[in-house]
Amino acid sequence: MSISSQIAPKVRAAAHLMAAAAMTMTAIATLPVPAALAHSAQEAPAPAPAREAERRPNILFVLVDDMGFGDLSVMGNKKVQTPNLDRLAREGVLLTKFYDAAPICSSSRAGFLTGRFPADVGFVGITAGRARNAEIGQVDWLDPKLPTIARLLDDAGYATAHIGKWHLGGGRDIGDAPWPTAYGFDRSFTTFEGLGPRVLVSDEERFLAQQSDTLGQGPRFWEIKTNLTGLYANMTVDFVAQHSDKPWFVNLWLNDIHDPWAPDDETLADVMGKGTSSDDDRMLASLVKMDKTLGRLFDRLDQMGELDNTLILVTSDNGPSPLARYHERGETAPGSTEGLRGRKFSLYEGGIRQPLIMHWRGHMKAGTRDEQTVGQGVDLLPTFASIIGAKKPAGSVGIDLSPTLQGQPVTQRPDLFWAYGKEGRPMLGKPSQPIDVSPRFAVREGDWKLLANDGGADVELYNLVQDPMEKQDLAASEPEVRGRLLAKLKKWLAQLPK
Ligand SMILES: [Ca+2]
Repeated sequence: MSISSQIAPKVRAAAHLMAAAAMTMTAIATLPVPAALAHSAQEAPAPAPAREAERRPNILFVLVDDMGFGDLSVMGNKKVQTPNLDRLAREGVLLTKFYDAAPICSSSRAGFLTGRFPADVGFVGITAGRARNAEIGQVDWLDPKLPTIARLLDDAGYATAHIGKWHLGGGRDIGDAPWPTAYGFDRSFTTFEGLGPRVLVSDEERFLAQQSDTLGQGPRFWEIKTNLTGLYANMTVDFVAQHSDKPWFVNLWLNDIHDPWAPDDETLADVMGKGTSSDDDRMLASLVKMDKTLGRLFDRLDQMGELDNTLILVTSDNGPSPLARYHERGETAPGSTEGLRGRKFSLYEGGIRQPLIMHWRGHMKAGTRDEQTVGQGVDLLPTFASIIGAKKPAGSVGIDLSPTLQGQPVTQRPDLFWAYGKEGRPMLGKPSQPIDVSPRFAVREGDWKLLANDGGADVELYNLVQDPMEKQDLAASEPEVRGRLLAKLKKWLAQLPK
């Protein structure tokens, strides 16, 4: 039995829940299942209606959780192959100097969604429990009044859905956070780090799922982790099938590459021994399975006629897991930065640098590998605004990356700033290996990156073109650059919310 047929009933149930999200719980019991949800994964979908040639593109944003810079085989992975994402990258446009807005889940996601540096909107770490958030100076949830990519597209007439991990508020002991639908999504379906209709993971991180269950706030059911990405992919197909009469936006945020990994036995058996440890095998199997599932999703959307005008973007929210236990046995930690220094929780390149794959059939210079453009998570909002011909919302600090689709690198941009924590507040979790532990604030100006701690302490300076691995600290030998960048960083830190 295929995985998709195993979980098809769950998809229908989940899509039913998502469709019912705007209605009251009492209405759900009597809600008829929409006809569009009734087709199974095996049945051919109805053909999409004819469209005007110049219609604005559909947008599918696939955000992987904790995938490293070098984990896709197109980025250097020699242990396993990721042929579906590789093909997307090789046929499309691949930016290799793309950054996350933060080295950790919640803050990175706030950057993607709002087009603003996360610390400017109160995100300096992850949304955890209320007491921890107060201690580190992290807001409990994203302000729903902020502009977001979802609101931008919703206002432009798109059908919008958030499917998958959220982590922008609504988990642990915080049961009063807005649902993702408060941010411009017509529909949402998430998991234990978010509220509203959601799936609770039954075999991993069960404590967080149980906490989420007690919060109420939306219909929910339990599922094992290995089935989540297939579930989300099939829900994406269902959502698209229901909205083929207008442009759609699906924010598909996966969580299978975030540890603990939970591949199915069949995929694990195929991969066994290719990793350097049992944990590595499990991570690689999860990666292979995710790639296969996404390949099926892209094929299915193609069969539905949806890929002729769809911009697909794929990237990851931060570097690979840095937990100590992966190093304790002298093993190589699962997840590759392809030699970049730093992992998750680090502002060195390995914590924040990612490939960005973009694919828009008929609207791109196919086969472009762009090693020049320095992009960042905050650029998605202005890029989407440019593509749909909308005005860039006020306050966005990002730039329009759409010229890169035509093979034109974007070589000028405003300075980039990162914060991992807040001045005067406790330090956050660190990578386990001392070489990966960075100062907690950073600025990039042109080829230069300066890092510092509170009050401008512990300054480090790197020329990223000459030294992409950040091995040679030039803070002492380049006093002029050091002074200029440190002043910029201090000025930015001083204007952050108190
Ligand atoms: Ca993450």
